[in-house]
Amino acid sequence: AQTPVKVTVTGAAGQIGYALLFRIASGQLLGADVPVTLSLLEIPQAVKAAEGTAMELDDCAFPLLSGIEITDDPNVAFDGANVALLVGARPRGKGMERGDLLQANGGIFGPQGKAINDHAADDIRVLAVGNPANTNALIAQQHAPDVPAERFTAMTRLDHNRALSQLAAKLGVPVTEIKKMTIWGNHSATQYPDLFHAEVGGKIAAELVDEAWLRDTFIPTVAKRGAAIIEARGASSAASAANAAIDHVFDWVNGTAWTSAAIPSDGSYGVPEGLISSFPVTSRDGKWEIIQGLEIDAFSRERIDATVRELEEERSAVRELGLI
Ligand code: NAX
Repeated sequence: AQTPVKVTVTGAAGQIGYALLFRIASGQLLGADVPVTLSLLEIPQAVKAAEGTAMELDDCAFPLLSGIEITDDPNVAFDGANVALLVGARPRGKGMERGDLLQANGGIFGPQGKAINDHAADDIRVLAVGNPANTNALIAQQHAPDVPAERFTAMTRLDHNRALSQLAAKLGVPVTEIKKMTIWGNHSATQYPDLFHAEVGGKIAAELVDEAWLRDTFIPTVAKRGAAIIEARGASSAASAANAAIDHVFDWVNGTAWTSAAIPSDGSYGVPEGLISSFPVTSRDGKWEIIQGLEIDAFSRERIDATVRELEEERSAVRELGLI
């Protein structure tokens, strides 16, 4: 029998964790023929809740789930891990300054990066979901000098999927008709969902909608969708975030045509090298590749530059705080 793939999920007792674990155990993360072992990392106060979730996982009798471990020690959680989903993070509390937020998350993602460096399997792949996702991924990466830098990624797939859905609704087409959607930059309100390369039935999407809708409705609706969900549900996106994490890892491992992922920049499109920024990507042989050679017009340039500037500011801030 095949050796199970070890998948570590941090923040396992949280709401994204609850939406994610059952899908991983059922085979949706890696494939319907790939056995998995789950490793749940939580803070001590939430270990009991994670144990409750593990009881429910047991009760599903998933054929592919070969084991579950639960711990509050990152060194144990990441030991031999092949996939790490970094979901647990410190949310911004009332009156919390950005520096405090970055500091708190540095205290989580730095040690987790080091534990990954010291204990994970050679083929470890890391996806940061917890916010600020791009910068948290960078912090973890900088604490893992022995792991190839490109194994650290952050999630913009939810933004990508939101963009597909908004455009499909506007044009009255199935999402499957839309190709080449791209989210650029940071997973934040500055992100840039790009319709100038997206295609619908072979036509450029930006030419099928009017500019005012693109600028004043589409872009802000996608960028602020997270806040709209909180407003409506009274809680942040959970099942859709879990779904996007599944999409990201499945495609990374199994390959895909054009999608969006935040990966370390190689300097493409004027994004400073090393920033973990969202790009149009494909995946081949287990590696993300940035799609090259796209023409970027002035409208897109301005928006890509703005979101990348925010990522640079976050990187400078965590440098100044000594977190990387
Ligand atoms: P919850 O607050 O429900 O769960 C977070 C869990 O993380 C808690 O159980 C907590 O105990 C745990 N945790 C905290 N510190 C930890 C540590 N050091 N080690 C292990 N576990 C730790 O949040 P949830 O709704 O699940 O969201 C999790 C994160 O995802 C948040 O940072 C959130 O902002 C982020 N999101 C990112 C999205 C994206 O597209 N990249 C979208 C959805 C979501 O907003």
